Amino acid sequence: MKNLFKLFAGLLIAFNLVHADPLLQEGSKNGYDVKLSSEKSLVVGSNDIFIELAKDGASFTDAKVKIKFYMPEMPGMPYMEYEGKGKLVDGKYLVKINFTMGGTWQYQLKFKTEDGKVHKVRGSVNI
Ligand SMILES: [Cu+2]
Repeated sequence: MKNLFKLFAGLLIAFNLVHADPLLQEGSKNGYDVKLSSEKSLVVGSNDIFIELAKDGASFTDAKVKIKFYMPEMPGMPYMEYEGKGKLVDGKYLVKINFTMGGTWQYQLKFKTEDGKVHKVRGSVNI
């Protein structure tokens, strides 16, 4: 039993090393602060990703937010993409994204503000 526990603890540690930390990326675009985060580390499967916008230090919740994650075509694997729309929950835009495989996913985040402008932010995440 003890050995089994050790093995399990070891696996947990290995798992945590691979799937290091929750998502946290911050940047700014056209005067807006943009933050992407998750409560748990990203996994193959369903993920809750939170997008926060701020302007002049105040939370900005009047935008329409969309994010597209994509992976280029690779040998034996077609191009893949998943898009989600942000749903405002407690001042954050929640997007649910179901990743079908590990690796690097590029993203393009778009948020449209009341003035009709569409702001784009690009980045990538590793799963
Ligand atoms: Cu791939």
